[in-house]
Amino acid sequence: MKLFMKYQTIVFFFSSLATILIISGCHNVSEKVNPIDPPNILILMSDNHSADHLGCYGDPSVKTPHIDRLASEGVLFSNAFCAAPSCSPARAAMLTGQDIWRLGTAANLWSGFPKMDVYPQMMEENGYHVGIQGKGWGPGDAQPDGWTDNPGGKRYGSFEEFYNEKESNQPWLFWYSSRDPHRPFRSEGWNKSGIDLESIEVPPYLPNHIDVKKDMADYYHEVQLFDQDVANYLALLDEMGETENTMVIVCSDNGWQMPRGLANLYDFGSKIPLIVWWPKQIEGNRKIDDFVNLNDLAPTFLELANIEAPSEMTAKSLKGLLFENKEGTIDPSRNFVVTGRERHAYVRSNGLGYPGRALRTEDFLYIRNYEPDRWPAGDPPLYGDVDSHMLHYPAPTKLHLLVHKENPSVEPLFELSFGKRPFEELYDLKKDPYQLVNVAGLDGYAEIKNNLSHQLTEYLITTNDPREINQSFTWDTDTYFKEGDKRPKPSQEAIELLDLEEEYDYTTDNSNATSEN
Ligand SMILES: [Ca+2]
Repeated sequence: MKLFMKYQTIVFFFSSLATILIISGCHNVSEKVNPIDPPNILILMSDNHSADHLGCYGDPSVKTPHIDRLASEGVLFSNAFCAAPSCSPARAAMLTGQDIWRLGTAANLWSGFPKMDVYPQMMEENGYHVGIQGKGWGPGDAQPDGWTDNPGGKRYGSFEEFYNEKESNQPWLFWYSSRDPHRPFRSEGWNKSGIDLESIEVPPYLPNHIDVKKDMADYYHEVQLFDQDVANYLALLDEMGETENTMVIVCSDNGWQMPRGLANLYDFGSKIPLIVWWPKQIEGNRKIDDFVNLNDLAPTFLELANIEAPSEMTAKSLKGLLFENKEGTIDPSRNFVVTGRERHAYVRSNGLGYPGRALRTEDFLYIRNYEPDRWPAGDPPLYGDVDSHMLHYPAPTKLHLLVHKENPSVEPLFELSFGKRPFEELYDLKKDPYQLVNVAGLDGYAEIKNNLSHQLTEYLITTNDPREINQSFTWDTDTYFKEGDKRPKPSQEAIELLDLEEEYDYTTDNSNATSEN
């Protein structure tokens, strides 16, 4: 351990020396001249939190003054996405700077994480003090693949504990991942939130009902608790005298845990808030509309730390966007993102996933569902990918949709969230920002659809997606480490309201569910 620390110190000394040489004009050391010392990096991440739900992103109900201040003093990305609408793959993509189909079992929830380059380890090897608090990468089990720590870094109980282990003048990288606003929400959060239920704007893919507004206010309450966490971390940075040389990132891992959100390739599953704040170095009060991805953070951090990114890292550094004093659309090549999903929770017989890929441009969302015969939200009657851990804990919005699905005003919304979907979906975002009307089959969109389909395929082939280059993959059969999920037990409330069984079994073909529609 001591030897390793010494090695780190030596490496850091030489990398610092390299920086000094670069600054003094020795240009042949590296092409990537970096005018600043390796900065500290603090990531403050919420969990299952959609882009729209912050004051600075225009939400009229939630109160997030601390994050709003960072946005006004920093850079707000208006088109930031995660690589997959699911915790583990989104986080694995962030750590590796790669799309999920390049990550083997790490494309799934609750599976493994094959050994590959991740920026925290690379930065640690180059002298950084690295740690996480909270989830980090997960849920899943990386140990069978040879990881001794979480792939995000060693876990600490607090930022102070982490900070006290750092050597003086050692740069650091710390990733705090909050549990908020992940379900289950704290009870009566809507009541504690101080939010006027009447002010809440329910998106049109959910029923405009008081049950939903209370559920949303419970969620907002947890977003507000995260906002307080952000304030507490900023106070700690000040106290430690680290504000000047620390880049702060505020983001989420994926979209909110509502029907059509988490585990869906719609914006509500994959569009996330992303704010970068570093007043000493980065010009603030800027909104950037370029399309960016959480996995772009990996090459960004490596570039700032003067570490060469591995060639497998397909994401693109945000450094140019951050350090040029421009706003709006800056890099015209950043006019799309590609997202994907494999298996989220264990919610279909035999543990099958619901594979898909999506191309999102400013004007369109094109989705390819590889297995349209499967249930997108999980087998009925639990539809377990959505919202409530197979109806095990309270989920008022989902329950409302299920209980009232025969109601003519609810039925179309029920179908949108739980019904089967065709091989291709296309949404015209100028007319339909909430992605309600699939126009993929309309003649007037044939050319656009073909162009987007071609663009998506080209991207997937270029990035070696096994689904598009005729290679084998194991995502439907990879180990799912949480055994209890395979035999879900709905809550008593759900059993009574929906006339459910006490327990379901997804480990065989004999799902109780497949005959229902
Ligand atoms: Ca998450």
